[in-house]
Amino acid sequence: MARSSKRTVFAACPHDCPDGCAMLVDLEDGKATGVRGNPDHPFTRGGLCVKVNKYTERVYSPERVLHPLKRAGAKGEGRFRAISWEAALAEIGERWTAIIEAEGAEAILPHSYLGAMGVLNGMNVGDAFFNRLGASITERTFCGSGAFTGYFMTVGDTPGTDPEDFRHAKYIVLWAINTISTNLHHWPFIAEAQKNGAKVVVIDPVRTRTARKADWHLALRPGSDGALALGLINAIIAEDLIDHDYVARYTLGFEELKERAGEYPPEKVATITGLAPADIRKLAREFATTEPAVIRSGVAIERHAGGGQAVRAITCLPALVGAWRQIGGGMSLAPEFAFPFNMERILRADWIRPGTRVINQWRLGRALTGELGLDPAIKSLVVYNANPAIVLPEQEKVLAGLARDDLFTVVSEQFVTDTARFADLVLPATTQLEQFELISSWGQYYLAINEPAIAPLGEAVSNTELFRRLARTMGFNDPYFQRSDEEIALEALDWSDPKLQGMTLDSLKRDGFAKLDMGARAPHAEGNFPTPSGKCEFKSSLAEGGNFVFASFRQGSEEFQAGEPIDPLPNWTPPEDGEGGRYPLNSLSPKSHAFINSSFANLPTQARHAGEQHVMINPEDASARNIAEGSRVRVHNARGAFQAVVRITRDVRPGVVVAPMGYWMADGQEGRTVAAVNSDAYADLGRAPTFSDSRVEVSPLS
Ligand SMILES: Nc1nc2c(c(=O)[nH]1)N[C@H]1C(S)=C(S)[C@@H](COP(=O)(O)OP(=O)(O)OC[C@H]3O[C@@H](n4cnc5c(=O)[nH]c(N)nc54)[C@H](O)[C@@H]3O)O[C@H]1N2
Ligand SMILES: Nc1nc2c(c(=O)[nH]1)N[C@H]1C(S)=C(S)[C@@H](COP(=O)(O)OP(=O)(O)OC[C@H]3O[C@@H](n4cnc5c(=O)[nH]c(N)nc54)[C@H](O)[C@@H]3O)O[C@H]1N2
Ligand SMILES: [Mo]
Repeated sequence: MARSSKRTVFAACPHDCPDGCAMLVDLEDGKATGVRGNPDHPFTRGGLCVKVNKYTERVYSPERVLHPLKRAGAKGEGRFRAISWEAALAEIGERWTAIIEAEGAEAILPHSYLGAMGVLNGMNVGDAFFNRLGASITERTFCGSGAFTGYFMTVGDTPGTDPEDFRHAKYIVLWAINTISTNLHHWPFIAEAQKNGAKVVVIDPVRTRTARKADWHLALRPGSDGALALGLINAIIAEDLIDHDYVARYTLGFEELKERAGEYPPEKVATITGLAPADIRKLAREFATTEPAVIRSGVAIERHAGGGQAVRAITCLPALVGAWRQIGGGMSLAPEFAFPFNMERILRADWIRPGTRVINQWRLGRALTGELGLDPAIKSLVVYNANPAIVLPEQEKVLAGLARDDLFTVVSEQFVTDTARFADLVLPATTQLEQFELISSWGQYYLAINEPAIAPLGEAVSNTELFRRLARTMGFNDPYFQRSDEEIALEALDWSDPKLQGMTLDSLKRDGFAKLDMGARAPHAEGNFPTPSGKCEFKSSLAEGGNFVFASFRQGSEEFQAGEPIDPLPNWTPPEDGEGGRYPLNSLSPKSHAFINSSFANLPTQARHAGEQHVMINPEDASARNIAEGSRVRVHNARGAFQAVVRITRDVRPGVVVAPMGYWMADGQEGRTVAAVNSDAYADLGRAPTFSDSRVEVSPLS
């Protein structure tokens, strides 16, 4: 009898979450028996989450796609038969060559997001290949682009306050972020501060898990944050609570900001936000006079018509009161700016043919149905790391587009998702335990390594290997497409950057992870903002260039858009009501506690935890509609409808309904999800989405 061999391997969570956890995989006889949080990692601290605790259930799920599949039924039906990789690649090669000859390569459109968020296999893994091919350029601005643009215009690409230093703060504002569900591993640092006397304030229309733990929850109207932030600026200036020295030395445009904020006295802001004037003044006073004071914001604010400028207004606050002076003071919104990526090597924008068209993913439905009038029309769609059927707005249009018989759709996946059901070919993708990876983070400053723990199951391949195979199929002999995973890792980051001092692939293999060397812990105690002026720009000098989109969000270069002028001062735009008042309720579709976007919604443990798709509604709105607790309702507007089970609760304000996102269509009645009621209108900055502006009606199902 062979002795069983046990082993532990360093891994890192691949999912689209700010935590970027370091994991340990336990192996026995070549099989992974479980994953754990690495106890030595100061951010993960040995614990994972309800999504990833049982990651091996995902890896070994009987539902995994393990071989290339070819469609054997109608699109959407989900009937497939297994074929060989050789046959699948041959078909792709033939179809694409024919499309390129007949219509040009722009008739091919890639579509990827963050199903995997590793440095190697993440969002940008296919960009160089599609640039070389000459495909249409895909632009991905539905997560972060608006918030980052607003933040970037104000303080530059600074990672800001180290999330770990929140433990030193005395006043913490969690502004539109549900930390306990979406950034769980940040919570212990906040809880430690709270235990040491810090006040934790949550600004969120919904009484979330995080709001319940706060010392003060301000339940404002959705989309009113810009007005609130300008009201705070107004009150801080009116009560002369600004840090005059900091403002004079390290900020730009104070007089203009003062004038703009003058339009937002607390009484007016109270009518916009639904908060009491006294509470607005109190928040202003406490934030300005408690040291260190810090704000954590995420991407949720950007999802309203005026979201980007709201982030701008919020980002002005720490500089106004000199909060950046202290360790643990300031703001954290974009910790990923810490990581020195080699974007030129990753994107290969030099391969883009001048004039290649750009298609925003948020408009995929219209792009596929022909509503955008694209010439040539899209004839092939290639999806990897993404589930557009569930996460994109205008779901009816997305599905109609995916159902087109003349569209050659290739989907690389771990599971037959609602998107994959429409594929002509489904290609099997590995999970994290089957591949080599480096994990950076958008919530802390550690780089973690993920060594392959087990061999790929079936014929699954990593995304890097997928693109090596596609390059070979299309006859691209460039050495770029022949690099091994470790060679890609060495080129994807700038290892000579001082922040990566002493870090090598070998040291990561030895230790599992390492923290970036960030230098000063109060990085903006003396200004030093990476903006054109070197100051915190209340009045933005970048605004002159017009609205823009970051390079990593675009499958190519960063581009300033002429003809889209933006207000150089923070402002407030009311939430969009594209329905002309016909639909009275504002529907929010936040993240589910147990899923990562639509990932995990198909797995039994997480599906049980989340329960059925539900919608939260205030008792006032429920009784006005004769809706009973636990009953089934239809949430609808002119765009579409989905069904949900009602939860009547004062956790949501009157006028607001909340239906968490991520459920699969197969699980929903009428076969639609929250995406059916969302519009594809852009917000003010960075072409961010506006899905939190959705207006709906909720009706009992007879
Ligand atoms: N469990 C879990 N974790 C996740 C994810 C997941 O799907 N599940 N997804 C990951 C991804 S991709 C992302 S981008 C992050 C997102 O992380 P978060 O931004 O924290 O996620 P959300 O739950 O969408 O939104 C946060 C909160 O914003 C509130 N909100 C909505 N509109 C407004 C508004 O107008 N003003 C204010 N002040 N608050 C508002 C919502 O009620 C919600 O509680 O989470 C990541 N982590
Ligand atoms: N209504 C509403 N819509 C939203 C949001 C919202 O809050 N509300 N949030 C928006 C935001 S912030 C985001 S980030 C997007 C998320 O949008 P997506 O990134 O498209 O998110 P997922 O639904 O998780 O889809 C990722 C898919 O990638 C697959 N995958 C995982 N790992 C791999 C891999 O290694 N290789 C390959 N080929 N595939 C892999 C997973 O199985 C999964 O099906 O949704 C956006 N849409
Ligand atoms: Mo996201």
